[in-house]
Amino acid sequence: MTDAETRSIDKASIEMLEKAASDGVNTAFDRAEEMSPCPIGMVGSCCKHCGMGPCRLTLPRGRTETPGEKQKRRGVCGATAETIAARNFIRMIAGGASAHSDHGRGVAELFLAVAKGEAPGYTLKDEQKLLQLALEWGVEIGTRSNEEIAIDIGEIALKEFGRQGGELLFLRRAPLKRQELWRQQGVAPRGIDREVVEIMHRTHMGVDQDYQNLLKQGTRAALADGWGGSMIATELQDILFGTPTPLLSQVNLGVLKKDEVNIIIHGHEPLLSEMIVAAAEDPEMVELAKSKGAKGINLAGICCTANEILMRHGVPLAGNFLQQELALVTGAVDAMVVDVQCIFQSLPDVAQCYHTKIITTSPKAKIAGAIHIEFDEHKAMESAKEVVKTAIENFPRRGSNIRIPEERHDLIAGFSHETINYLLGGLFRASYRPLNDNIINGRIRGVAGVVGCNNPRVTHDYVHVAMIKELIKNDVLVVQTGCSAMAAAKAGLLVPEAAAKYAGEGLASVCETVGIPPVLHLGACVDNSRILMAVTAMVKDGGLGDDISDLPVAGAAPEWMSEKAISIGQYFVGSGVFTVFGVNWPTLGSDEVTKFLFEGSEAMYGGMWAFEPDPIKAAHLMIEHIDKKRKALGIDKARERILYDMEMRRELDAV
Ligand code: BF8
Ligand code: SF4
Repeated sequence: MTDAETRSIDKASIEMLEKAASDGVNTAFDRAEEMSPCPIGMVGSCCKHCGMGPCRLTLPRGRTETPGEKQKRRGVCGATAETIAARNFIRMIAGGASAHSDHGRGVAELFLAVAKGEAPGYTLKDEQKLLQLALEWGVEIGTRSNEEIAIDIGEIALKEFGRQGGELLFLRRAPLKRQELWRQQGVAPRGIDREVVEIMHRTHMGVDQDYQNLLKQGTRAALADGWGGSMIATELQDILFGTPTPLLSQVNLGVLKKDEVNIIIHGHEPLLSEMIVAAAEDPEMVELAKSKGAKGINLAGICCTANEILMRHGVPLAGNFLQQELALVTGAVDAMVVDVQCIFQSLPDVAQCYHTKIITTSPKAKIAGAIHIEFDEHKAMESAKEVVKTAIENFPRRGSNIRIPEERHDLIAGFSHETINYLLGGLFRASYRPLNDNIINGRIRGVAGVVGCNNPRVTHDYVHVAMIKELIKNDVLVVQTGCSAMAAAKAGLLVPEAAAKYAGEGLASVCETVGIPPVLHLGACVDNSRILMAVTAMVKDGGLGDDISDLPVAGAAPEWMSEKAISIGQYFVGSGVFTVFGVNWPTLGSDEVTKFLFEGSEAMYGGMWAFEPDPIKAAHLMIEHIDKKRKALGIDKARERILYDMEMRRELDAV
């Protein structure tokens, strides 16, 4: 096994890691090896919230401590390991919820500008969803134009961020029992910004020093992300750019083209990238590309921006998070355009070894060494064309050190909550009934959301792919977002044929009947809100209990790295879902906090965390939870029967 083969299971990445080594390019994989994680910070035991510290509360060797030692283990201000771990944990939630929610705010601002006719080039694409949201929010429809309705919706959406009291409007979408539980636990979020600010206040030196109370606020802010900022992002993006429907595309670095101008779009917000898609098709731009000797303009994405334009336009995916530097190593990327989140600062350094131009576009995210072309939503097409032009003009500067891996795979994406509804129930009777029925009759054991990042502390993509294969083998339907979906796509799991190849017999039979893959790609990380809607629809369709926590479902982010992942995990736990994370666990410095998150949460929310870095063991924790819920629902027998039937069928087949 070469060094590169221990770093990734993805052939294209391995090839590029080897090329990077021979080109003398330093990547995140190298840096992770050069710097081991700080053992104090990793377990949440370092506090630098004031100038009396930083204080580091290391656990005594072996992680057992006498009460005397525990007493001594305190920060200068007296803060305990529990307080420090909980404070660090919820500050991660604040970071993650802010990222998703600020994205949502950006979308709401553009939405309002479009409605007011101040953002030429954009239109409101999904009228049905606009009207549905108007009904939901009590906005008058009557004879008003879509734009008039959208102005009201945009204003209401923006107010959700600064709301001071009451409850976020989308909470009403949750099952009634869940809403009651949130109120009773005191975690129903008020305004999105308010919950984040309150985390920053409470975790300031000398404020909230009760770890359970801290974690409660963490849940409240996380719920404001999932049922607030992220859901607003998803809903308004769907109205603006269209609700995704299933489509075929391709994934991996092999989607780059030798003879075309390659532009990679990387980051998270689809506002600019939607326009770049349009600009790249503009005949004037295509002509310009040809005049420079290219056959055309080829767009591909990395990270969640990629998922956004994949879901709506079928733009191929160049790769996931850990492939951002490797894409440049091909030597064939003429420009990489970035907006916000998950962007390595090393990109301009890597680009220096090749000819690639790194273009930042957000006033919120500049990188030294990159070109900045600020995206102005009021002149979006102009900004997009400038970006595309910069890439085209760079094409003739390509050097000779080019190697594009051959690896590329087909995938089906575009499974919004709405399309799952139609696919399963049919156009005239859209419903989750067939899904629920197949869960009740046991063909589908349960549903698992496998989401999240890559992390160079573990073998790239391996943990995702191993976990997903184990789940579908055991008849668990997998729904996905983010970089995890790309890992599965590269492993050939997002095509209908994967059902016969990898899924258990029950799941495979359902997938084959409906014509879907056993692993469904629901979009970017903000689209985890689609999973919240899907599980809510399962509850509302009946037969599987009356709250999300009754469902045979589970969640996981096996290669997580970002604060956004922690926020997502916490809002799933707070919504009643058992959620397993891999890599490392950021509160291990406090047994009490960890125990509370892993066990105590269940009593409060019906959902809880677990930590298991081994993907097969983690998959089985999820399956055990699913089986526990099936038993509680009294549907465990149905599954035994079905398995027995299949056994008999196999025996008959064998005769
Ligand atoms: O929001 S999965 S590495 S790209 S954080 Fe980032 Fe993680 Fe990828 Fe998307 Ni989500
Ligand atoms: Fe140390 Fe307390 Fe200051 Fe944190 S807040 S750095 S624990 S003194």
